[in-house]
Amino acid sequence: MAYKTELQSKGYQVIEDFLNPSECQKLLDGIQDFRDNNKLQEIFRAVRGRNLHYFVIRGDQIEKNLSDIHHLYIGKVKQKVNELVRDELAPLSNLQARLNVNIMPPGDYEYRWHYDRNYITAILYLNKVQGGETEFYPNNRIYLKNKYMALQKLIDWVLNLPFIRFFLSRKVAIAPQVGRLIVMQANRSLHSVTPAMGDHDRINIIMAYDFPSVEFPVEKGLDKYIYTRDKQESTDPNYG
Ligand SMILES: O=C(O)CCC(=O)C(=O)O
Ligand SMILES: [Fe+2]
Repeated sequence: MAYKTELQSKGYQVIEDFLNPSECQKLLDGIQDFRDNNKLQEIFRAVRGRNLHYFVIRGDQIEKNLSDIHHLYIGKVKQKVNELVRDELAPLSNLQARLNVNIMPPGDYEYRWHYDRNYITAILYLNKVQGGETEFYPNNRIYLKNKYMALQKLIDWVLNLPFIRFFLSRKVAIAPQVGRLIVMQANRSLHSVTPAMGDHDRINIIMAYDFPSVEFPVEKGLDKYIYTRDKQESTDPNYG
């Protein structure tokens, strides 16, 4: 790539009103309908600093039951992402992980600090809540592109020591707003979600893109960790 786009140099971009309130409401109605007919699994993994505690609708379930959201993923949002990176990124081949609806009731729910496996993640908020901010350190990682995993872990550990992070990185917090879209270099930007407050669930759509046919070594353990309640051999497979 000859030069960097704004997204690449800044690490993220925020697009307001990507969907209008009635489009968001229609998607929320579909999600409510799905919840009325299916019991969502509550995921809880205790993590130092911030836990992983949320409900999720996986991409395979979305594709079968919530086709509007799937179409957004392979259509309008993909187009926007490719416009911002000036490249031809594609949906991941992993059907569960590439597209999620995250649901966080107010109170004791939050999303752990992590990097995503894939290059670009688009986060579309469907409603406004108090709290529930996506916090991140844009482009804070020295990224080794899925090579040298042990060295990557060491670098991640050092760069994420609180005092190092404090001096080297700038933290951004984006609040949920109806129709707001964040597009982020998510495998290069440490991110997490703070607890929501108030009286309704925080609901957003997480859409993952990368160059076609990229593979992810952490995939198997990571999917078990973030989508199931199964016992885990180790802690977070991304960080061991
Ligand atoms: O819900 C959010 O704002 C971000 C969630 C996230 O980082 C993820 O699902 O990988
Ligand atoms: Fe993420």
